[in-house]
Amino acid sequence: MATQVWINGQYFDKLDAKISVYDHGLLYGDGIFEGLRVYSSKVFKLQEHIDRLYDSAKSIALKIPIPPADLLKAVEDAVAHNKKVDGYIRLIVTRGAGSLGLDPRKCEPNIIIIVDDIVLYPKELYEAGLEVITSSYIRNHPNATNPRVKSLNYLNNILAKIEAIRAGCLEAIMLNHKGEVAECTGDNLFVIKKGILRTPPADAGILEGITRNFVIDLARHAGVPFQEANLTRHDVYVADEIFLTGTAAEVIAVTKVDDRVIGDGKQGPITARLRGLFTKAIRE
Ligand code: PXG
Repeated sequence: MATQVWINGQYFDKLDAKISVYDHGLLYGDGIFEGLRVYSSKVFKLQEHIDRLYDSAKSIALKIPIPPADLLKAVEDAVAHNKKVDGYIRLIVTRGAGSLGLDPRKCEPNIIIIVDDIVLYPKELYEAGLEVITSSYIRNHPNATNPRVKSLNYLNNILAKIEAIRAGCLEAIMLNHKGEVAECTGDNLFVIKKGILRTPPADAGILEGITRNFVIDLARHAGVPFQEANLTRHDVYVADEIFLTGTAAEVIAVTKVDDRVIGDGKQGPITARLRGLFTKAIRE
C-alpha cells in the first residue's frame, strides 16, 4: 500500500495528498510543524510534541481546529493505518487557504499528518562524529519569530545549512543575536568540559528540543553533572566532547568545528554513554 497521508481527517494516497496553492503555509511560511519518530510502532514522546505544537500555534495566534487529545489520536491512527513500525512523522498545521494578502482572517487551518521513512546519517558517522562549521547566519531574534516556535519559516536555518554543505559539512552551529551559541540548523548542541555537561538555556534563542530535554533527564539519572549555560564559540572549540540531539539525528558526536579537532577527534566517552542510554530507552 502506498503511503497514506492524513489531511483534515481523511486519508489520501501520497500522490493525491494536496492542499491549495493559496494556502498561507506555502505563500508565507505561515504555519507550524513537528517532526516525530516511530520506534517499534510507538510514537516517541507524542504528548510532548503535541504540547509543543499547540504552544507554537498559540504563539503565532493560530487556532488548531481540533482539541489536542483528538490530534494525538489522529497521529496514532495514521501510524496504525500505514502499518509503520519504525519511521518518521511530519505533523503540519498551516494557516490555510486565503486571499493573496498577509491577512489571515479568511484562512481555515489545514492539518496534515505524513507517516513516512527517515533518511538517517550513515552509521559510521555516529562513531567518527560530524564535522560542523559556525554559520554566518544568526538564529532568529526572540522578538522576531521566536525560535521556540517550530514555525514553517526555516529560511535562516536553511541558509546556514547551505553554508555548511558548501564548506563540506552536514551541519552548522548558529549563534544568537548576542553572538552566543544557540543551536544547529535542526539539532540542539551540548558540550562537555572536565566532566560537566552544558547546553544553552531555552532563552538563548533555541528550539527547546524534545530530544534535548530527554537527554538532560538521562544525564541527571546517570549522575552526569549538568548545567544550562550560555556558551561562546570559545567554549565549543575547547570542549572535550560535543554532541547534537534531535529527532532525526538522535544523539551524534561532533568531532571538528571550524577546522578545530574536538577532544581526540572521536566520539567521547560521555557522549557514547548518553547515546547508549538513549538507544536503550527508545527500544523499551
Ligand atoms: N533545533 C531546531 C532548530 C530544530 O529544528 C531541534 C533543535 C531538535 O528538536 P527535537 O524536538 O527534534 O529534539 C530541531 C528539530 C530534519 C529534522 O529533517 C529537523 C528537526 C526535526 C525533524 C527533522 O532535519 N528539527
